[in-house]
Amino acid sequence: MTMLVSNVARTAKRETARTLSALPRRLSSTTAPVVSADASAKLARDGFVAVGKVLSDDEVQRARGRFEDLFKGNFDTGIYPDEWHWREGISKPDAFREIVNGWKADSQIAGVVRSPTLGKLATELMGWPHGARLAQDDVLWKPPLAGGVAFHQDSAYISAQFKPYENNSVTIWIALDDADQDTGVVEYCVGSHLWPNNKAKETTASGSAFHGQAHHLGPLAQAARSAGVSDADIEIQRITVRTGEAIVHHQDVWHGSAASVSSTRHRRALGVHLVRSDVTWRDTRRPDYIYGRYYLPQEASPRDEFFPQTYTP
Ligand SMILES: O=C(O)CCC(=O)C(=O)O
Repeated sequence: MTMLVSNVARTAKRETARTLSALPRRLSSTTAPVVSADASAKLARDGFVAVGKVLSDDEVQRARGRFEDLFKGNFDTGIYPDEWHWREGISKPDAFREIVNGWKADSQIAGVVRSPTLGKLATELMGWPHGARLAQDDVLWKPPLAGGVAFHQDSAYISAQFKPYENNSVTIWIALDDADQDTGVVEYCVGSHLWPNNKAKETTASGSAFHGQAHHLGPLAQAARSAGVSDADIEIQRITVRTGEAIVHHQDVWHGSAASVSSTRHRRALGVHLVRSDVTWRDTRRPDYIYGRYYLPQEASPRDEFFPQTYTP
């Protein structure tokens, strides 16, 4: 009986891996941004850089059109995402909504986040020698008057799972609606990725804040104190990001977003978190949270089915 159950589980896992491998990788080549030396330098200096339009209007519409269904649990691949925050009829209508690894559940989202164009963008900005793979995605929906996202570093969730740690990941944050001060655009603490004592290597993913902080800047104040940075040296920037445009940010930069003050406008976005494709699993302790689910002790590298390589130079 036990053997039968484990054979069935193995077959189901193989089937999931096959379905995920067959999902689309598509993005119109007309929207590929050009990476200049200035853009790489700005990312290295400030921890973020606006890169202009990455999705055509048609691609935006198709991705945005999947949000309602996704948050209702209608998954066209038949596979559940790795995290699903917000349920219709149960959650507060104005709560911030997030799905992690929506690409596994939805082929439209897969087509965007598995795109070679985005992989190339990250690879060129960071100078990664072997290209990029998808670490995870974030389907982000801030409805009118919804709360914000607490300041955090993406490295706590992503970079810290792998080695080498330094400069191994970036996020491409893509606006699917115009995002500005009113709707709580993503905001950055300039240069905070370079603060001393600021590495998320030893943080656990579950110990890092994202949802549910009363004040979204709270964790930033704490981080600044431990880095010895005075209030006068904290600079926060909020850049308006138009529909289809993106900002790329560094793994260690402190960022978050304020509550929406608009009573009418939605702020939908996609976070595409890419990691250099030649990372291996950390060997200090088992990868945690989402990553731990896909970790196989006998394999040093993350599996392509679950962390697809999206661009090889
Ligand atoms: O969309 C937001 O408000 C925050 C997104 C974020 O933290 C991220 O994409 O890393």
